[in-house]
Amino acid sequence: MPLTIHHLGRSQSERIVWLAEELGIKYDYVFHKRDPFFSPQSIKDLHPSGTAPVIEDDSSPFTKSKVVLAESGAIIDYIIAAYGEGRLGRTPKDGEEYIRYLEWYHWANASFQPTMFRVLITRLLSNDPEAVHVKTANAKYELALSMVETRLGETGAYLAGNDITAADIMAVCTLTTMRGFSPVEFDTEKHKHILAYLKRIGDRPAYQKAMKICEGDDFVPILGPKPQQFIFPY
Ligand SMILES: N[C@@H](CCC(=O)N[C@@H](CS)C(=O)NCC(=O)O)C(=O)O
Repeated sequence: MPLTIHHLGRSQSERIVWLAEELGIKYDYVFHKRDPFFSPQSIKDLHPSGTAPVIEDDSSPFTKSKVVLAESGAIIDYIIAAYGEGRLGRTPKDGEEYIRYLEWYHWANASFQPTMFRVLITRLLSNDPEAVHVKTANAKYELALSMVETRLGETGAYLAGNDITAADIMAVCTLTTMRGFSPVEFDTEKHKHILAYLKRIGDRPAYQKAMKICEGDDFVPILGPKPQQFIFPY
């Protein structure tokens, strides 16, 4: 198989397996276990970033050289262009939906995920919920969540519009698996559109298959209001 997807356990790289399953493309899959929290040497050997996701492609349609690519957005764009015939992406011909797609796709990884990570770090650094850095991080995260909630209330479906796109594939792990590291509860009233969205995502066969591939049969994706916190090492 020319395309290989490397997944680090319980990480953002689930996006790439999910993308491949939504597109119905063939790929080889390699699982890497965290050591105990960060990447193992096997991920560091693949790419200088030492982060997941990483893909390898021996038969790229774009170059004769072997492709080794890190960074979710770069990988998603590459796979959609190389093997997805543009599906799950949006282009200028999609008009307004293209604009919304651009914003949510990039916001998800450039702003939303780091905002969630900031909550995790500030909680690790301080047990005091009144500490200014904890309160600021929580407020920024609440604001981000309220943006997602409002948007999903507008579309009643997915982030860019009526259909799933790569913007959802980018955003969902911050609302799901990442809550296992930083147990943010969703309010059934305040976050009702997000919870309905997560149910919609969880019902997708490609998502279910991807999560089984990434985390095994026993793993229960975090789709409800109360997340279980992950216990290390796993
Ligand atoms: N912005 C990067 C973030 C990559 C990243 O930090 N991945 C985490 C997994 S959630 C990782 O590899 N952590 C292990 C480590 O940093 O050693 C992307 O989207 O690819």
